[in-house]
Amino acid sequence: MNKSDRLRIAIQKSGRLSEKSFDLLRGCGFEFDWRRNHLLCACTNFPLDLMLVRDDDIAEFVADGVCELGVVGFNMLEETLLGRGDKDREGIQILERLGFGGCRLSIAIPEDQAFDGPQSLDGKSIATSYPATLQNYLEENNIQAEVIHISGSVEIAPALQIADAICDLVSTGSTLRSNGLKEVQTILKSESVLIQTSKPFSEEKQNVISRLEQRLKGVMRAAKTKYIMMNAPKDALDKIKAIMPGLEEPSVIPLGANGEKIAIHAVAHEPDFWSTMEKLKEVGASSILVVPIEKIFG
Ligand code: PRT
Ligand code: ZN
Repeated sequence: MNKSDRLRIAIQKSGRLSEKSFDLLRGCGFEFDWRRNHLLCACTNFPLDLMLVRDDDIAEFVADGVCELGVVGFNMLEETLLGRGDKDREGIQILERLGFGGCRLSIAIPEDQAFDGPQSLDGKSIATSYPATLQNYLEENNIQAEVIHISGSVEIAPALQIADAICDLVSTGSTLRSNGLKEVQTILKSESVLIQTSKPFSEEKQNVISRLEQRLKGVMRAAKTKYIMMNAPKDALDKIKAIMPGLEEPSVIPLGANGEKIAIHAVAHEPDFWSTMEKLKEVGASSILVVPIEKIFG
C-alpha cells in the first residue's frame, strides 16, 4: 500500500476523551507504535495513523482534510463548524455516535436569581468558551444578550462580576452547585462522535474507512450485549422471552430425563442486566450466568 493511502484519525491527546478513544481503537484490534510526545503514532497492523492533538483542533483538522477521521465531542464539533460559518455541517459527516463523553451545554445563573424562560436572558451578559454555539442559540431564539468569550474557568465569571450568566458544559452539575449557580437552560446535548472529512480522498482510503467502521460497530454492539445462560422450568420459556425482548434466538436444551427443566443460552441486548436477572429469578430461572462479549461480527 502506498504511504499516502494510510488513513489519519485525530483523537484527543490527553483529556476526558483520550482513554475511551484509545480503548475503542484498541478494541478494534489496532496496535500502535506508541512514542511519548509524538504527534503522529503509527498503527502497526492496519493502514492507520493516529494524530494526537487538543480536542479544540480535531474538527478543524478533519474539516480541512488534514486527516480523514476524528473522534470529538459533538459540542466541540458544533462550535468549530459554526465558528467557520458552516451551519449545515457541510465540511464533515458524522459516521457514528460513540456513546461516551456525554454532557450538555447549558446556561446557568446565580442560584438566588429568578428565571422565567429564555427571554429572561434579554439584556444580560453571558460568559462562555462556546461563543459561536451560544450566539447561534441566542439568534435562533431571538434573545438580545451579550456573549463574553472566556477560555477557562467560566463558572467563576458571575462571582467576579464579569458576566450575569454562564454557558458551559455540565455533566454531574456539581461544578455549578459549588459555584452557587443553577442550570436553567440546556442548549445542546453532546456525546463523542466519529467524524469524516467531506474533502475528497482515494477509493483505497474509503475501503480502509469501511473496514474500520465495521470493526467499530462490532465493538460498540458487543459493549451493549451479553451472553446469558440460565436453567428454568420448561413452562417458563414464554415468560422469559417476554422479560427479555432483546433475546436473540435462544438455544433451548432439555435437562434431565423427563425434560421438565431446560437450559437457555442466548445473546441478549439489555440496558440493565441486574433488574433483568431479578425478574428472571421471579419466574423460576436459576443459575443465571451473564457473560461479557468481546466482539460481534457479521
Ligand atoms: O487539552 P484539551 O484542549 O484537549 O482538553 P480540554 O481540557 O479542552 O477538554 P476536556 O478534556 O476537559 O474535555 C473534552 C471533552 O469532554 C469535551 O469537549 C466534552 O465533549 C467532554 N466532556 C464531558 C466534558 C465534560 N463531560 C465536563 N464535565 N468536558 C468538560 N467538562 C467540564 C465542564 O467544562 C465543567 O468545568 O467539567 C465541569 C463540569 O462537570 P460537572 O460534572 O461538575 O458538571
Ligand atoms: Zn480543549
